[in-house]
Amino acid sequence: MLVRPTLLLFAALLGPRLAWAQPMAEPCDALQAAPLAGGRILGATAVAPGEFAPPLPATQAAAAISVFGNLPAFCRVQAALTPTPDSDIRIEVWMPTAGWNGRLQVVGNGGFAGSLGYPQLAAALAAGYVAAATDTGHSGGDPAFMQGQPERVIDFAHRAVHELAVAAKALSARFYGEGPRLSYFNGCSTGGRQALTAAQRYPADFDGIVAGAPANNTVRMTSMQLWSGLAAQDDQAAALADAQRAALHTAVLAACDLQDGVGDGVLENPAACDVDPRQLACPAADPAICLSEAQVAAARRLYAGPTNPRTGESIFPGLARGSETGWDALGGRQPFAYALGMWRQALLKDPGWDHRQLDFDLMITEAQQAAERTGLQAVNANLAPFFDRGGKLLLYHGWNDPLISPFNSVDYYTRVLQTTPGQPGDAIRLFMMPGVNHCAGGSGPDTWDKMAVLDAWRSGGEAPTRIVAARVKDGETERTRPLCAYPQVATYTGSGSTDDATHFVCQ
Ligand SMILES: [Ca+2]
Repeated sequence: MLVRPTLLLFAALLGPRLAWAQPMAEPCDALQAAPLAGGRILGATAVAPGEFAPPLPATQAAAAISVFGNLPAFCRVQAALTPTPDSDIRIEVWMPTAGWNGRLQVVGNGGFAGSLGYPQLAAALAAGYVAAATDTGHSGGDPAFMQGQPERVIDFAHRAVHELAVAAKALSARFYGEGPRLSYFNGCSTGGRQALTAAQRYPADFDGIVAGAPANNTVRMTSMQLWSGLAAQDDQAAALADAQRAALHTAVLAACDLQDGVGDGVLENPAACDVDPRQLACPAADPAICLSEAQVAAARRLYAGPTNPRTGESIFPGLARGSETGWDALGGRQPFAYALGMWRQALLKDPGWDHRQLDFDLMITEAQQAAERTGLQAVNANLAPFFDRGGKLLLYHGWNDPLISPFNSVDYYTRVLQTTPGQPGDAIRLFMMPGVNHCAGGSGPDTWDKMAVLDAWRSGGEAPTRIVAARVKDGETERTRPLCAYPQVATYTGSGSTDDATHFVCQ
């Protein structure tokens, strides 16, 4: 190992805190030849400030250039991990040359993964973290990678993120002479599933975890996604037009927007709103946007979620009031591609399967067993092994999410409190985001620093109860509003601007 004696001397004199900020035990390019347990280094490059060019399509690269153009100097390590002979897990670990905050941030994936999240890596690096990402063991977002590749299904399900965490800690230790003091995971959607998988299956990998809109209940969630569109796909006359979805949304706001005291187009607590699509049934409503009987039934499906036809048991919750304008994804004329791909490639291994054959009874049970075997289900609510190590879990979910029911996050949070022994309420927090779509976007404030909240909590602070989120448009903050720890809701004090979070309390 190459060692710079003067740096080590300074490190010894100045103490461990500055040692982290003063790399490095080994120069970046020396990592090229370093051994890596369970894999091999493909490249180790010292990147000068602002010089990273992401391997993205040109339009994406242009849109993201400010993210990359302002990056500090870092050591970029690319590697391939092979926990099995069939595995080929690509990873990148970015280590800041100066100013490391002593922490690791592993960033999650979306959809079927198959690529590295360069914008997320850049954001983590810019905040002072060692940043790490993986493609989860295959290239491209087509679930056909699963055909005849059981080990790669497991890599995608849970193994790749674990192997990445292990490798990123080892590379940090080699580069800085000391591993991360704290390691975090940050993901939404598929990244939310990865987050909960880590908490449940690998409780020692991370000290803190951010899980957004988790796609963790894979079988039941995807069955709901397919079920939501069956009416419209069986009978095209049952499909709602954009204007009808907009009219239903308007009816929901008319009935429920003021329940929270503020007429702002956002429902702070959609669970308290029970508008029935029948309100818009023909011929009573405006004939230009009224709903036929078949359309009323189709709309009710989206709110209700599927039930077992034999037992009547709810299989998965439906979407919340307020989400109507996003219903084309699940309630449109094509089955939701992610759900169809999951059933065809992972659960049934039948690429030609017709989703109309889903029976919502025995098939759900059998698919859950298959998904438990590969690790695609992440529903274990006993998080004692993670919490007992001091682990913190920060959950968030947009109430207007049109892809994954926000009630799933409420259910999981509630089950963790009921299932985990001890005082789990000190180690888990759920923040519902009113008016926010899948992970971000929508009419509600969606912008807040998740990692800053998690780090302050894990580093010894109180569990968060109130987070100020911003709604940002064209780079300008147009509104701030508190997000409240579930089940509390932001409540207007009755005076002052409703665009200013200081005029709201959580209660
Ligand atoms: Ca409101």
